[in-house]
Amino acid sequence: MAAANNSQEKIDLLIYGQSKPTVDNGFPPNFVLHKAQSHHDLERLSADVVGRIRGIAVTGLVKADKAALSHFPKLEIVSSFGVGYDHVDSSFARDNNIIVTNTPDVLTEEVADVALGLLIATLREFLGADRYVRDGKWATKDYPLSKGSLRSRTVGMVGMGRIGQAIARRLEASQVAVVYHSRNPAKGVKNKHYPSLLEMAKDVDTLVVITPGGASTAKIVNADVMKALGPTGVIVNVARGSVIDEVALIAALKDGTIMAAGLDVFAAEPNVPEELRALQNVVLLPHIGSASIATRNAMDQLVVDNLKLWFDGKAPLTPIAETPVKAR
Ligand code: NAP
Ligand code: 8YV
Repeated sequence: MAAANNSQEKIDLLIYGQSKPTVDNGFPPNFVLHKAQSHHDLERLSADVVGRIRGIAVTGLVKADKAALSHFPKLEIVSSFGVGYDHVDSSFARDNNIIVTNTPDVLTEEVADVALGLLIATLREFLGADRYVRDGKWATKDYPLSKGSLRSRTVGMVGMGRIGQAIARRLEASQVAVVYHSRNPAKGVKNKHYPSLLEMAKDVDTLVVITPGGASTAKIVNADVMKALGPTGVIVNVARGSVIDEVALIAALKDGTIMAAGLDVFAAEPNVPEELRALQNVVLLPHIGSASIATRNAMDQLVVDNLKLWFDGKAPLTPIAETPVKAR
């Protein structure tokens, strides 16, 4: 663990990504803050500064990959914003004795709210109905009955961790049957577990995707899974765009292989394919799962607290599993 810091010692930190008031103003005066918004900015830091950086606050989805992290010979800790850390090279960090922290828990319920809202908005066509009212069509004719309904659905959760369980709780409170797929059965969870995503897709009509991104989940929701889900099938993705084969999804939505999708995340966000934007049977959100002021402030504060604790010689609150603090 880092030696207890005497409060006069200067500690150089890099704020990597967008500026955030909670982060920019969150450190005592002995912390010297440097800024880089992008990979390109890293190249412009002086050799002197690069040699002094001991901690990085990653404030958004900028890539903290090997090329970025290997810049900094004295780096001890990367405090990343967000519970997902597929944008941080955790293997490089582990191999180089660098602690990585993320921001779990403080966003769980917020993201679960968005997942349930997105599912209902997709099934009951909230956006089309809203447009109908704004276009002045209601006075002439009632909005058509929605093809979709949450009633009588069986939801297959893809991922049943912190957020998955919070979504499942909401669904069950709404009288919806829930089963799940993950690599291992989740501790204390009584819902039926499917080791095979394809087998689960054959038994359900709805998928809610809430796994991490990265190599192990890349395109696991593929054309075969969509076909197994069938023509009443609905997919909600609040995980990462990489988890779904987006080309296969567009084809499945166009030809009726599945009925509809609600997406908060995309393969190459913020770029969303024109083909997807043209479809009427999708609801598209700009990655807002955790994006309320209160929750984002709590996430920013956790980014700050992890760094302050570390440089105070204490264990950070939320190290990721790959870089446990005990291992140092
Ligand atoms: P978590 O508690 O770690 O849960 C992750 C779940 O995914 C576990 O059930 C895990 O089970 C499963 N999983 C992991 N790898 C898998 C694989 N290869 N195949 C199948 N299942 C796999 O994480 P969380 O806090 O719930 O967050 C989950 C993810 O949600 C984050 O990593 C992030 O990508 C996403 N997220 C998105 C937003 C948003 O704004 N849209 C906000 C927050 C989080 P096993 O390990 O047993 O497989
Ligand atoms: C953030 C997220 O919006 O926590 C996550 O994994 O996806 C979101 O809460 C994302 O990290 C953007 O920076």
